Amino acid sequence: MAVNLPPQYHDAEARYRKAQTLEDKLLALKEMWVLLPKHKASEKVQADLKSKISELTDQIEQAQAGPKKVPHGVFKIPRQGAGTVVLVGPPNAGKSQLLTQLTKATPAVAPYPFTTREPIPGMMDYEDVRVQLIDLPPITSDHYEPFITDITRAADAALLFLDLSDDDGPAATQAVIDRLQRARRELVAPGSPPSDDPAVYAIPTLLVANKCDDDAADIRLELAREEFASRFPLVVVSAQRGDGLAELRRAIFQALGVMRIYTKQPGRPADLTSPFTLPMGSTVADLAGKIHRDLEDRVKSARVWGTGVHDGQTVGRDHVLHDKDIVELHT
Ligand SMILES: Nc1nc2c(ncn2[C@@H]2O[C@H](COP(=O)(O)OP(=O)(O)O)[C@@H](O)[C@H]2O)c(=O)[nH]1
Ligand SMILES: [Mg+2]
Repeated sequence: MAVNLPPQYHDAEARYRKAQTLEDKLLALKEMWVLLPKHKASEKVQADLKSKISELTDQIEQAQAGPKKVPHGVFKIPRQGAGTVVLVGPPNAGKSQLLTQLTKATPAVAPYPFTTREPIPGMMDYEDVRVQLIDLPPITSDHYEPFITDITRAADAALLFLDLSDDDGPAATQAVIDRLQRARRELVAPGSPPSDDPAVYAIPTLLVANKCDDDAADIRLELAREEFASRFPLVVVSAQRGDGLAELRRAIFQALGVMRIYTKQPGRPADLTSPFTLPMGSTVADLAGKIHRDLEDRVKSARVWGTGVHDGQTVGRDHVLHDKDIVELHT
């Protein structure tokens, strides 16, 4: 699908390319954002512009904050698996404990706050895919490691923790939401419409109510539901005892908004071991592009086994695929 861009857009783009300062670049990008027609066909351009605007806004802010204690990119963690999920929450809520339950990572778990100082990645298995989880230092209204702003940009989803063993749990969790908001990271329910402000990075979020094994957890859970259930899907777990973890794994995968696609060669059985993962709504052409850049232009049709088709039906390159479809590409 073609995007019809007004001539002023190209002028703004030329200014962006020539801009010498971050501020001028940002100004031009924001003009491009205003001028860009917002519809289905321009979704990729919209997403690209949005991430550039958000990134530049961060860079400018960090430059203004003066020399950094932690050099940029020190904690950059390469993306792996079907998606990246960050663990955010107040101190002592059980983030590190959960990471040890869901992955093979071994962060320190301790009964005192601020045990976790740096991001710690681990891989979680879910059926036939793996999801990258990143444990982070705690966030409070007056404690915030600046690198969290960088690392949350790479996140496809977040787990927001609530401590059911603490009467102040809801307030501590709200403080996390507020502090991230100040860093232009907005925690939203998965599937929410994108935010209008391109400088804000919205992160699909599940609320993880942890320590449901606590004696007074039930009553605190009721209060937590009142406060948060309209804003986020809520998953109740005990990271220590293991309650609710199977459901949490499923919810995490679903929050990523991706589907699994298996490919096959003509006349051969499908490879059902390692699916490609693509955003929901992706087409045959998108799958081809994920396999190889050239293939995206060359693919003409596909045979599909799965949802909404009869077995082996031939479909066009714009056909929208579904989770667990098996696809044979034809050029
Ligand atoms: N009762 C109970 N304690 C937990 C649970 N999960 C973690 N804890 C305890 O809470 C404390 C803080 O856990 P930790 O994972 O270090 O919290 P973090 O600061 O959020 O990473 C430790 O003493 C854990 O043993 C749970 O599900 N139930
Ligand atoms: Mg920790």
